[in-house]
Amino acid sequence: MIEEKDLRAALKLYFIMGSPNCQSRPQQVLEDAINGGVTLFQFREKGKGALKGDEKKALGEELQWICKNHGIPFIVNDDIDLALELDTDGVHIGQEDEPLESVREKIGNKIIGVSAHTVEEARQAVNGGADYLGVGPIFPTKSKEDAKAAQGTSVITDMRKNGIRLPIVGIGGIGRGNAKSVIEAGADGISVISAIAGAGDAAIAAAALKKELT
Ligand code: 3NM
Repeated sequence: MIEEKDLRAALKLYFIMGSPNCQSRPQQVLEDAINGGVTLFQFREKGKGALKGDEKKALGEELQWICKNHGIPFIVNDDIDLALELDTDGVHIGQEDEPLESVREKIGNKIIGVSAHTVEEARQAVNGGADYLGVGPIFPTKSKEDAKAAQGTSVITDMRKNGIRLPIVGIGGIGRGNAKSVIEAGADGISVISAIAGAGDAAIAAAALKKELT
């Protein structure tokens, strides 16, 4: 189990990717991103060309190993069975995935992150025992096919004003130039796919984002 203050710190620069997001080997992209300053990683093997079954598991294992070597948490998107098989640090679930309560039952005290788009969804996640919220899309994104309309940073401000104290990461279209505004709105961190996985050099991209957040 991770302490809330350690989780808040780990959420600062939260990198998400799977093989469809990478132009070079995901293992190398992750190594570079961590060397650039990423503080937590989510394995999200989704979209066109995504690996399945044993191939997905094998890549997950390799990426988990890289995270372990560098001492950063490894979280898997949606796939509770894989999270249990690999004994990951946690899972991230969306509103359409398995209900939070049943995920908690299966996964024990591992980290559970929940995507929340409104104050009401945030409240439900808090009541259901989520450890952190992923809130978005803050800005327009090309990385999620079924993403909702961009909400701007005010969705985070609103949640804070309405008493949501759980750690929050903003997501969706975040990159250089707008990262700081997400923190200023009340988030503990930013989560990004393309700003790092889609950059020519993941280490340089991560370091630049980190600098902007400090
Ligand atoms: N979830 P990028 S937006 C995975 O709004 C994901 O819940 C979102 O990718 C949500 O940093 C998103 O490239 C994609 O915009 C984020």
